Amino acid sequence: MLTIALSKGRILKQTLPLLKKAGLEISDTELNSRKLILNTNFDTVKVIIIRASDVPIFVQHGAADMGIAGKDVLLEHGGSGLFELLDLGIAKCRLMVAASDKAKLKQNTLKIATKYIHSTQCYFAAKGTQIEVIKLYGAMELAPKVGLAHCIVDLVDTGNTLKANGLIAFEKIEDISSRLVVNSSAFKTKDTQIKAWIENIKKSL
Ligand code: PRT
Ligand code: MG
Repeated sequence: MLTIALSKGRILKQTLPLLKKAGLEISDTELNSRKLILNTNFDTVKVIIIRASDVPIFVQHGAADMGIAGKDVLLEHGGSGLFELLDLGIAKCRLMVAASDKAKLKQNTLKIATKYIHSTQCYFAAKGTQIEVIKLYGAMELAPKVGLAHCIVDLVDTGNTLKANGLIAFEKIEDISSRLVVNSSAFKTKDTQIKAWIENIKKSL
């Protein structure tokens, strides 16, 4: 049996067509059911649909053999216990530093609102910039407006969200897309099955 963990939300919308092209289908009845473990058109493959940030945790601990998650989430997780094997090229965006104007980024201690603590710390440590990170779970764009932070680190796609909130993206930390990850033990014990699916998915990209 192979269990695949999928990120719900925007990644899922782009994942399902990709898996379908690779030959793996989940019926609407399954998708619309309240079940947490879903059947697929293969008796040997089950799917779980969970929060994006939980995907690497399920895969790391072997609760899922494979998973699909954003690079942003994988960077925060750190990658222990799993291999990142494929860039699926879906749910693309950029992890950026944004502020109302460039001068705001010149502080002795730069206050940054973000949910991407690890990526933020790595990026500014490499630049030698002293920072204070304020962990938020959403609505990062609000923080500079209300004086909670000098700038934010967040995902940017079209840039419309930043624009609507009077913010400009000044620095790119990372290009983001969704990746296929595999539990490191499963990669050995279920290698035939896993490699076959990786090949199918690769061909459908
Ligand atoms: O919402 P919830 O907290 O439950 O979970 P989630 O936010 O993790 O899920 P979801 O469905 O929002 O998907 C998040 C994943 O999608 C991320 O981990 C990325 O890998 C990927 N992704 C791709 C994005 C974006 N593009 C994106 N634009 N995730 C979020 N955004 C947000 C961004 O945070 C900002 O608020 O969209 C807004 C910016 O978009 P533009 O187009 O206005 O620039
Ligand atoms: Mg979201």
